[in-house]
Amino acid sequence: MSSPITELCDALDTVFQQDPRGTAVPGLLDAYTSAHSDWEFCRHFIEGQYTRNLVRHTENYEMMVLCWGRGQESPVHSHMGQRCWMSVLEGTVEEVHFRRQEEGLGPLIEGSSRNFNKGQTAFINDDIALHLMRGAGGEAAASLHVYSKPFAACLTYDCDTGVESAIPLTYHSVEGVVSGV
Ligand code: 2CO
Ligand code: FE2
Repeated sequence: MSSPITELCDALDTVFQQDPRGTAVPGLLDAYTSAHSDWEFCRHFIEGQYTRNLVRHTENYEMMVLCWGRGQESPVHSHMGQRCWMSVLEGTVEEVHFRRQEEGLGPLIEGSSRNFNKGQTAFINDDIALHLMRGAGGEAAASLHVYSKPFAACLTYDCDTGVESAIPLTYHSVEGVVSGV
């Protein structure tokens, strides 16, 4: 039986086949996150780190639910040249932009911070900024992310030194099934 989240993925399949830039993605995400709750099979909060819960992975995009426990945040990171949309499912998510020093290493320069509420969609790519995300005010939150194309590793940045590291990106669950690691 079809469900809203499956219909969303089917719509994204079509969008990315027809338009690699994904112009229609924000509208689809807003419509889904403001109205539906059948993503809860991906709602996994654990101690110690935010979780990445895969809904669908194709050659063109991956869509996942990220669960931000209290006080949890991503490192400052880039997006491997890919496009990223984020729409809030639960709570409020804060995004903080950063940029590197013009020349060489040094502390990252903090830019704007913005809060997104349920049903609101953000977009980022490497031309816009580096960023971190977390539940606003240290509260728990959940958000739906689409990356096109998919990437399995990203670059993180130390805030004090600007030193870059590559980290693997893993899934806590795939289609609702928690992986055994
Ligand atoms: N990009 C981070 C990740 O894939 C989450 S922040 O939103 O782009 O884990
Ligand atoms: Fe990100």
